[in-house]
Amino acid sequence: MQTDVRKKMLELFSKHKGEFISGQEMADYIGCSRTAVWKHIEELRKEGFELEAVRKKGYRINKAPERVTENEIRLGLKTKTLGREIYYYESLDSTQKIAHSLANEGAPEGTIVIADEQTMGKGRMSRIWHSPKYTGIWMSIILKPNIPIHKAPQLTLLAAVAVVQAMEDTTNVTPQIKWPNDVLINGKKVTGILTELQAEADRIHSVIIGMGINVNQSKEDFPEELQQKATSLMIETGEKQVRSSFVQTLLLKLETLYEMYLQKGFAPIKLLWESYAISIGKEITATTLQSVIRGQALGITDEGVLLVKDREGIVHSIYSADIDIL
Ligand code: BT5
Repeated sequence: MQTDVRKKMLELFSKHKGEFISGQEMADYIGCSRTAVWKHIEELRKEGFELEAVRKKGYRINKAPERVTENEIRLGLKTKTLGREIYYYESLDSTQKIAHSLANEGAPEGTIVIADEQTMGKGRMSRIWHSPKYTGIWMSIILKPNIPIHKAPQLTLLAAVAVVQAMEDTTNVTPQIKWPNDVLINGKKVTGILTELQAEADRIHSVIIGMGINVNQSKEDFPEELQQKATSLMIETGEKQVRSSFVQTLLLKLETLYEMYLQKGFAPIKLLWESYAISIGKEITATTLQSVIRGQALGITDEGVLLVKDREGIVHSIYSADIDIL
């Protein structure tokens, strides 16, 4: 309901580009009270619109927030396959969901789905990924590698390396990777990666890599329970990033690594991954669906599986878990 009002408001502003529109005119157009107009103007400000208010004249948009539309990403994109089809949404429940249906309908490798906001962003195991409007990169990428199913988790590690490289290229921060899917800066999560498969028997049909990258959030943009454990590039660097340029850099890094992976296998990716890994050699707990294992993280195998040695000296192979570094 609220967004309908917002939509109409923006529609009116677009019709009268650069002009002032009075509160009354807006209220008449939308069919609401002037108080409601004022409330929605404040909401637009929170979303990043720069609005000028002048007595007796009304409101004018001076600057709209920067977006991650197809045009913005395409202009200057240097990749060959990644991003050859781009589906952009201003707001949707989850880019993973759309990417799954596109993959089902035969979308080609390199198709990406990206949104300025997700209302039901997905983490692993039905967790919620907080994806507020115009602040981050909420993107799913469809890949179709010819690899056996058990190797698919390697792509999560590959994606994490691409994110770190893109951050190193565009900022002066040094991110680290916590197995398997978290990118951290100063111990706080700046990116989460969710890899999902469409497969039959032992054949992969599509791999859908979902990436949630916190870019321009300030601390208050995170819900309270995340404020101590989440961060964004802006919080860490003090500077806003143009998200579409970050997407371009990221897609290029990802494509280069992916080509290397298809030609040479996981070994070179593993080396890169290890150079960024935070948990290796440390005492950790790995919470899996079945149990909690405490021990020393020894490293990852050639398949990307985490090895943890417990106090009795038994080495456990961990395929999926949440890791806490002690
Ligand atoms: C992940 O899950 O880290 C994978 C997140 C993948 C999100 C992307 S966005 C584009 C694509 N479309 C989707 O619908 N999803 C993907 P997990 O390891 O389960 O971590 C989830 C946990 O991270 C939550 O339970 C919170 O504690 C925390 N969290 C939620 N939102 C966060 C955020 N924006 N930044 C940092 N931490 C967050």
